[in-house]
Amino acid sequence: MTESVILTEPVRVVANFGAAVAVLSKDGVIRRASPLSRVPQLVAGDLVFCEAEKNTQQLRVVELIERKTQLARPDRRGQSKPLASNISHLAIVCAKPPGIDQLLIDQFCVAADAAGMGAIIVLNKTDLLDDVEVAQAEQWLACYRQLGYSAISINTRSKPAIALLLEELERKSVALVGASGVGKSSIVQQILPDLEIRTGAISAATGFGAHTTTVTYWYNLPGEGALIDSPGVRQFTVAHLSVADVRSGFIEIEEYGHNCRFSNCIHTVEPNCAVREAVGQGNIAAWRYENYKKLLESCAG
Ligand SMILES: Nc1nc2c(ncn2[C@@H]2O[C@H](COP(=O)(O)OP(=O)(O)O)[C@@H](O)[C@H]2O)c(=O)[nH]1
Ligand SMILES: [Mg+2]
Ligand SMILES: [Zn+2]
Repeated sequence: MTESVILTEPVRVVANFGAAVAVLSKDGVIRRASPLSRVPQLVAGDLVFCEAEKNTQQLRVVELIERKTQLARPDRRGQSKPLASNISHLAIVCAKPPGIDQLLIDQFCVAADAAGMGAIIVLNKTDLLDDVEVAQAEQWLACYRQLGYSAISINTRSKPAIALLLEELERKSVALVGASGVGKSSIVQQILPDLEIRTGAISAATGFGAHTTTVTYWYNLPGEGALIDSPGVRQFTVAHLSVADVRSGFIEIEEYGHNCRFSNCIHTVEPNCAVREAVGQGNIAAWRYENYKKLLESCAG
């Protein structure tokens, strides 16, 4: 019989390599750990309890602590497959070029809400906007702030802007999402200048090669924040939203919806609809309501 000792402190899964995972303890040590077969498929972000074999000090994951949130994606067979866990916020990045896709942004806001996460709107590449565009963008970001979202404008070549972003990420665990070309990789480079050193340390500690293009990594940030990064997460799409998700994911529509005549009002054609009234009176932004209707259509049926 091999003797083992249970470690009392939970450790963080910072990368999953299939057969084994890399875990990070509070004191900053990265180690390889093999999950027992009764432990569900682990993903970056998971908090787990491990036991160490007395002689070899090899770690085994014995228990997964319940995930607060989970980001999932359908696999080739259409089964929902977790990509990362315990993410507190989606940072929705947008920029021009390629162009600010307001519908996609609202779709991500709904997806974040449906997954129990907050959302941060990050307008990047402000250096490419003229004064009029900056003023328009600020108005639009103010709309999100009024709804309770954080919204910041940055450009990845500005040190103060990156400092502002890092401040925003304090005590949050964040995944960057958004269209291709908006600057997600550039942001990662700026907030994790030591990225290669970090993945190298994970490789050295676990014996797994650096798979930055396929593996999801959890990176601790200063101020108790974390960044969850992987191509899979960056390409996370929101095609799977339900009507219920859309109805509750537009914060202001949900709020006004309590006053509709019908409790199952979907705020499109029903009489005595408090939402349509609020749109008419300018209390709900018309563009948000248009996006709401478009998203409802795309998930109907
Ligand atoms: N002018 C400007 N260009 C940027 C900025 N951030 C990123 N880019 C450029 O935008 C392009 C796409 O960026 P990338 O990080 O690859 O976007 P991703 O597809 O979202 O990962 C690259 O050519 C970057 O150099 C910015 O703040 N200002
Ligand atoms: Mg990229
Ligand atoms: Zn209504």
